[in-house]
Amino acid sequence: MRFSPLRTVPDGSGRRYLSPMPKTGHIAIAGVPNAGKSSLLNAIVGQHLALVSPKPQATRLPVIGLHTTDETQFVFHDLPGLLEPRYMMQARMRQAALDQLARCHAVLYLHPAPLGAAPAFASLAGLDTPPTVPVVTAYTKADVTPAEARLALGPDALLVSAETGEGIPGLLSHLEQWLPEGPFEFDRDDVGTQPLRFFVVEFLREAAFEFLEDELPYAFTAEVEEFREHSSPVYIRVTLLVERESQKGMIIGRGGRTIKAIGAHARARLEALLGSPVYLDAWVKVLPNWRRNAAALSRLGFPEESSAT
Ligand SMILES: Nc1nc2c(ncn2[C@@H]2O[C@H](COP(=O)(O)OP(=O)(O)O)[C@@H](O)[C@H]2O)c(=O)[nH]1
Ligand SMILES: [Mg+2]
Repeated sequence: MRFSPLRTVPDGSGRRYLSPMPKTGHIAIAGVPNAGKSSLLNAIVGQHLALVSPKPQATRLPVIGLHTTDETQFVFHDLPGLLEPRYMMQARMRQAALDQLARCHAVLYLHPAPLGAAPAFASLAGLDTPPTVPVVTAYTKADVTPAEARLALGPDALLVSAETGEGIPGLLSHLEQWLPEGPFEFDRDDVGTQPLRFFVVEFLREAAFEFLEDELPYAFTAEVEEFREHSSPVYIRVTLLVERESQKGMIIGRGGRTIKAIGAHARARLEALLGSPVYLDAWVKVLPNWRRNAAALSRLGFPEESSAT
């Protein structure tokens, strides 16, 4: 469903008046690893879309989340690779994130409140000049921020918590001022724009970060082989990919314990997103050194440059 820019709306009195033009805008979410970018996107959208992990560099591909009110559509981009440590990323991935940022109407710059005042966005992002789009700084993890640390940020600081929802309505109205007038780009009921297959892989990767140790979650990815959306339960067959034969056993775990836990985690997330039961059929395969294999990376939808960890 799309809105025409100018609509007449019944006002209950029998007369009609011209409603204000809706606003639609794109907001890039940026911040250091672990700032809580993905968590805040999920809290705003009201659905678990972006994978959340205490381990850094978990987000590999941008996730888009929508929040639509009566008159405004916010399109949030959780952009990985923007303010991440340089050794983890290569120039092109960062460039892709910067290009996307420049196309947005505002940057939501998140910084963990317990760490104190945020460094200037431009310096953290390694930019010579500040971005041309407005930067809105907000402090995350308000729920675990002691009162003194809050005070130190000053009375005007925007404090939010993905955990409790504190500060989110205020943040949204703050961001709204930067969004241009224009028709909605997406259906007002949509929470995301990416295909379900994308989220299948994201949720499996989130599970990998939860259930696998050390470097293994970084060597892990998944590929959707079959997706029967209209069967009941929804049938999804996936291949879990690792880089070496020795990693296969670790994914499966003793008596299949680990692969079951990974599958159950992803299935629960998918069921919440789809609102219907899911049957997830998972198999493990070795795709030797896939993170360094250009053909494999393209097939898996990664920019080549994201392969370094
Ligand atoms: N207590 C608390 N923890 C949070 C909050 N937001 C994120 N976290 C935690 O911080 C870690 C990193 O979050 P994530 O959203 O993945 O950060 P990202 O790397 O910036 O995307 C996870 O363990 C989250 O559970 C919050 O508002 N409150
Ligand atoms: Mg993230």
